Amino acid sequence: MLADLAEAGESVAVARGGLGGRGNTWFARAEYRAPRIAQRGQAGEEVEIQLDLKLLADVGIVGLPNVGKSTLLRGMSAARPRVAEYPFTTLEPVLGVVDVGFESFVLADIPGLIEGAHKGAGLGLDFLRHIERTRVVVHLLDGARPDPLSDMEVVNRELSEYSAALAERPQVVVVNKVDLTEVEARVGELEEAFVRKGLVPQFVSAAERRGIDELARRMAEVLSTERREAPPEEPPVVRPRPLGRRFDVRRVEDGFRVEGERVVTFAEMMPVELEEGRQELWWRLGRWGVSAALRRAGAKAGDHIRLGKVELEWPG
Ligand SMILES: Nc1nc2c(ncn2[C@@H]2O[C@H](COP(=O)(O)OP(=O)(O)OP(=O)(O)O)[C@@H](O)[C@H]2O)c(=O)[nH]1
Ligand SMILES: [Mg+2]
Repeated sequence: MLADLAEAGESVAVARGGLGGRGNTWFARAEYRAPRIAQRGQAGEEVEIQLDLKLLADVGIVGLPNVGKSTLLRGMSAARPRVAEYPFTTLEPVLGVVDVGFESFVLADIPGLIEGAHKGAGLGLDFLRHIERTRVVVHLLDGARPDPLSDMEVVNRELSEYSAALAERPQVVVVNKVDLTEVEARVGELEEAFVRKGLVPQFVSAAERRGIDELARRMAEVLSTERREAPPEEPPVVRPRPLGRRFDVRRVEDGFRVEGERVVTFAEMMPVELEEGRQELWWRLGRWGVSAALRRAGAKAGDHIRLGKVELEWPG
C-alpha cells in the first residue's frame, strides 16, 4: 500500500518529477565563457496506481439478504435505502447518520452476504471494504428464519474469509422482525440459544421501529468504548534521491555501452544533436573518468557508444 488517505485534504506524492535541466551558465568555465547549450529537463517517473474508495462509517450492518438491514437504516437515520421483500435489494452500500442525544455516528447498510460469498456467490465480498474501517459491526438476523444462530455463523464465516480483523470487530447481535407473531412467540427460546453461545441479542422490529432507540444507544455505547483503530503507518513519502555515481563500461556487439545513473541521466539531458552539446558531454564524461574507462575497455576513436537512449561516436 502506498498511502491511506483517510482525512479530507490529505495527499501523497506517488512519483518523482524529473530533474530540471541545467541552464547555460552552469556549463561556463574559464576556457568556455559563453556556453550556448542547455540541458533538457528529465522526464518524470510514470507509475500506475490503483485507487480504492472506502466509505468511512462508524458502524456497519451485516447479515443475510432480506433480514431488514436497509429497513433498520431507514428506521434509525434519514437515509432512504430501497427496501423490498426479495434478496439483494441493496447493491451498493448506503450511509446514514444516527443521532443519539447530542452525539451522532455514521451507520452503513451494505448488501447481503450469503454462504460462499467469498467464492463470488451472491454479490461477493468486495463491498466489505466499505465497512473495513467501522469500529463496530451490527449483526442483523431475521427472527422468522428457521435458524438465526446458524445464519449468524454463515455470515461470520464469510466475514473472516474476507478479513480476520473485520471478523474480530465487536458485534452487536440483533434479531429483527419481532412484530411477527411467530417471532414474538420464540423470543425466549432464541434468547436462550444465544446466551448458551455467550451472546445477548437485542430484539427489534425495524419496520415498526420497536427497540430502535435502545439499539441506537447500545451502538453509541459500544462505539465509545472502542478506541479508534490505530492510525495506519505514515505513508512513505516520495523524495528526490541523489543519482548513483557508479558507472560501468561494457563491450556490446556494435561498440560499447556505458551504464550508471548519473552518467546516463546527464547524457540523456544533453542536447547531443548540437556539436557544442556533444563536446560538452565528452568533456564532462572525461572529468568523471568515463573516457578513461572506455579506453581501458579497448574503445578507439570512432567507436559506437551508447549511454541510455543516447548513441554517439567516441571522439577518442
Ligand atoms: N415484519 C417485518 N418485516 C420486516 C422488518 N424489517 C424488514 N422487513 C421486511 O423484510 C424485507 C427485506 O427488508 P430489507 O430492509 O430490504 O432487507 P435487507 O436486509 O436490506 O435486504 P438486502 O438489501 O436484499 O440484503 C422487506 O420486505 C421488509 O419490509 C421488520 O422489522 N418486520
Ligand atoms: Mg438492503
